[in-house]
Amino acid sequence: MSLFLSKKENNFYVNEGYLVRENQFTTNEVDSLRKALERAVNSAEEKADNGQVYYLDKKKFVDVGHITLQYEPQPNDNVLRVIEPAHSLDKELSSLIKDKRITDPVRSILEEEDISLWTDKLNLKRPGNGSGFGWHQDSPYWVHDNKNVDLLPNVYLSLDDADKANGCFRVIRASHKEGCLPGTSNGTQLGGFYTDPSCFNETDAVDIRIKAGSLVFFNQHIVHGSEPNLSDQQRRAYIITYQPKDQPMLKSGVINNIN
Ligand SMILES: O=C(O)CCC(=O)C(=O)O
Repeated sequence: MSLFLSKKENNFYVNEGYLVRENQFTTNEVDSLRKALERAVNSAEEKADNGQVYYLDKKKFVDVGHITLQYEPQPNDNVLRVIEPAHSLDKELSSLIKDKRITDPVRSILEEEDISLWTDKLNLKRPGNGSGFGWHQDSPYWVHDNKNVDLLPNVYLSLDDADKANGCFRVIRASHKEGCLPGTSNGTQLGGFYTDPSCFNETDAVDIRIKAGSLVFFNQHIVHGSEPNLSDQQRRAYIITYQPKDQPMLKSGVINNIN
């Protein structure tokens, strides 16, 4: 069975800036991936003791080599929120980035048979205290490090059922068409990375309510974010970003071609 995008799927992605493929991984696979994610978290926590700690807008970050750990805001700043990149922390995650259910649609999007990894991250969003992600685009983070910022499609793998209660992923449909938009200028250190709200219409927001094991392909320019997780359920996700072959990864500069 071909895993490439159909013409209809491709048109949807081009017009809307995202595409959902539901239930791509079985319950057993999701269970196993959750264990891999938690192993990666434990490993990151152990390494953090030797990392370099810094604060941006009072939010704690720790750099361990090329891996950046982001923590929840105080008073939960002992709880990990994001690990980027995460694939080197667990063998199952490094295999996952080559899974054809993820990479064949990316080949369709890039119209390239040969692709490489740009970056990947675990977004943990724990029950009760998992903070939200303000509306932003990924491309402004990357534009200074990658000369092909139009060629960096993302894949979001949902590791838990997600809906409004646990802060499901959200996109502003079709907002990718303008390329990099201006950030907010509120004087904070991170403010510039959030998209100026006058540049998009929040009424175009789509809540992506999906089952664990589903995939969301989304354009690097689409405005996206999510609400906090105030529920008693996990909302974990793995986001992987690709590029054409032979290009260096973000941060490490190592080339990681996907065969
Ligand atoms: O995990 C989410 O809900 C949003 C993630 C996100 O916006 C990001 O990692 O850039």
